[in-house]
Amino acid sequence: MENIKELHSLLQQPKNIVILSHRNPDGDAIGSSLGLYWFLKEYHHHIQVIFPSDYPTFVAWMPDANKIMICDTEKEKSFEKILSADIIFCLDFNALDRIDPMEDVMKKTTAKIVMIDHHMFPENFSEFTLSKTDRSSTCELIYEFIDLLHETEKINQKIADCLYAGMITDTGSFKYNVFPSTMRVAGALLEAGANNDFIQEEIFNSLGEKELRLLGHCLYNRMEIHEELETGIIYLTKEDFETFDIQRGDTEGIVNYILKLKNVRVAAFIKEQPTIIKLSMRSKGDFSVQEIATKYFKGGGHKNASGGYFYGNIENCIDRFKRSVKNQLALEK
Ligand SMILES: [Mn+2]
Repeated sequence: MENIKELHSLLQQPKNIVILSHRNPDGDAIGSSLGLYWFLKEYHHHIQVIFPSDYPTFVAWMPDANKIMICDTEKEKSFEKILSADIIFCLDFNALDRIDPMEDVMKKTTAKIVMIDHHMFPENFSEFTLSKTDRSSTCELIYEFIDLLHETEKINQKIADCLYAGMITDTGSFKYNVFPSTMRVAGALLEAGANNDFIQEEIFNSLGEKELRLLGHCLYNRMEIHEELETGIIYLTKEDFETFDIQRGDTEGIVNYILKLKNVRVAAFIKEQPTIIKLSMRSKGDFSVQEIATKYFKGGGHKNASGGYFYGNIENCIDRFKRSVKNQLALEK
């Protein structure tokens, strides 16, 4: 961000600020949004965090999570906030179609737009941009942003807790997406008061009985292993969604269990929804599920973690995924 001085001076006077993140916000989306929110509060700005859709319960402990506006339920108010903002921060996404109905409103706003994000191929819609793919998370970049402003001494425990939480969710507790800077920033956040034990418990040990039994069902009844493709697939049908009363967030993280298998490098979690089939894909090492997501499933993400979707029946979707892995493996050779 070469023009950071300009942004720094804009932030010296109280402004109307909106912080936006993507649909189905994850720990990084909400952690970066509320971390930045608590940082900007130090400057007495008027700040509204807005998400297209609701956030999962394992992040509801974050301070002021209950003040986040959800566009799905407060559409007009969300649009108003965007249109009357002086500055809009776009966090953890870099393509406007990730914010659904707010996309069009964003094109009409006169606000200065700031993008802070760690995904590939950023769109060109921001005046101030901090976009780096060699960072664990947007939370890590929020720390970097505060550091660029020479304001790290303003990081209090609330900010530290939120940013730390996003870092551990995007790295699976520092198992993947870890860079040297990741550990440096994590250390700095602990020094600023981030409560590692509390956050780990809230995020990783807070399942309900229903969710743990659903995980058992996925692993025992719904997992296919294709050794020749070094691939594992878990799928859930519409009927499974009814039987287990699956709600948003209940299947979070299940895909990662497949990668615990030694001889599996590629994993997909495939969910049959009423009108669409959603895939979330993971991989180890150099195998890029991002390529598969963009080429075959109209999606995208990171090399080792991507998402996409498919229209049709679930068998055809599974077939398409297997063929795409086969093609991708052939390209490797
Ligand atoms: Mn992220």
